Amino acid sequence: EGVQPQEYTLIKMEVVQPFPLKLGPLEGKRVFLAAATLRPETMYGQTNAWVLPDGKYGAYEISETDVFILTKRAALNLAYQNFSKIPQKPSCLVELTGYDLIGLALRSPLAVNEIIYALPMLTILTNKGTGIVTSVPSDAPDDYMALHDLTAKPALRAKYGVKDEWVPSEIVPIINIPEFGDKAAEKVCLDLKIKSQNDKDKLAEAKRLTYLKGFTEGTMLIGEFVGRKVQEIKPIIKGKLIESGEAILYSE
Ligand code: A2H
Repeated sequence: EGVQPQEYTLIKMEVVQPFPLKLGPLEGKRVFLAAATLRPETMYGQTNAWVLPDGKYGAYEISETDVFILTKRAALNLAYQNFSKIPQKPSCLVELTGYDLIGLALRSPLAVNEIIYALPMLTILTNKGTGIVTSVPSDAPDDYMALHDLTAKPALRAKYGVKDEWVPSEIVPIINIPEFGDKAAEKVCLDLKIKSQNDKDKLAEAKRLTYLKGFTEGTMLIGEFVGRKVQEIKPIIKGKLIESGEAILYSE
C-alpha cells in the first residue's frame, strides 16, 4: 500500500434475485458487490465483475437497507468512513469466499448490458480496494486478458464452474483513443503479444500505455457525453454516480 491515500469510486453492482442458498440470510435486503475503480467514466463498458476464487469476503451491513460484499479489510476502512450500520464497526451477516460469488447475476450502473455475471480473476489483490473489480475489457488490459483466458480455455471455465452463458461474448467499445482505436486494451494486448492474465510485466506496460492516453486523448463513444473528452467528463460522471446513490467514494 502506498503512502499517498488513494481515492476510489465504489460501484454498487446489485445482486439480482433469486439469491443462491449461501446468500439466504440476506433475503429482503439490497445486496451489492462493491467494486473499486479509478475509471468511473468507463462504466458503460462493464461486461462482468471479477472476484478472487480463494479470496475471503463478507456481506457487511452498510446501512439499514444496504449490504456490501467485499473484503473485511475494506469493510473496516468503510466503517471508519461512516459506511457501516454500526458506527465505526463492520457488521458481517455472512462470511463468503470468491467461489460463492462466481455466477451471481448483477445489475450495474451505466452498463449497456442489463445483466452481467461475477467471474473468476486470479490476479486480484485482497489488500487493495474491495477485492471486487468491475470488468471493462475495452479499456482495461487486466480485464481484457482475464476475459481472454476464460474464453479461450474451457478447462479454466470448468475448474471454476463457469457456465458458458455467463461469459460475455462481446466487448463494448466506449472510448476512442486516436492511436489505439475503439478497443484500446485489446489493441495494446495484441500489439505487446500478451499471453495471459499472469503476464505481469507486459500487462504493467499495457496499463501504462492505455491509462495515460485514455485520459488525455480519449473521447466518449457512448452515453450522455458522447463526443466529449474523457478528461472533461470523468469528474461529471463520477459526481452523478455518487449523487444518484449508485456509487460511493472510498479512500485507503
Ligand atoms: B480499474 P491501482 Cl477501464 N486487485 O477500473 C487488482 N486490481 C484491482 C483491485 C484489486 N484488489 N481493485 C481495483 N483494481 C483495478 C476500471 C479500469 C481500471 C479501467 C482501466 C484501468 C484500470 C475497470 N476495471 O486500472 O493499483 C481496477 O480497475 C488500471 C490500473 O489502485 C481499478 O481501476 O492504481 C484499478 O485496478 C486500481 O488500481
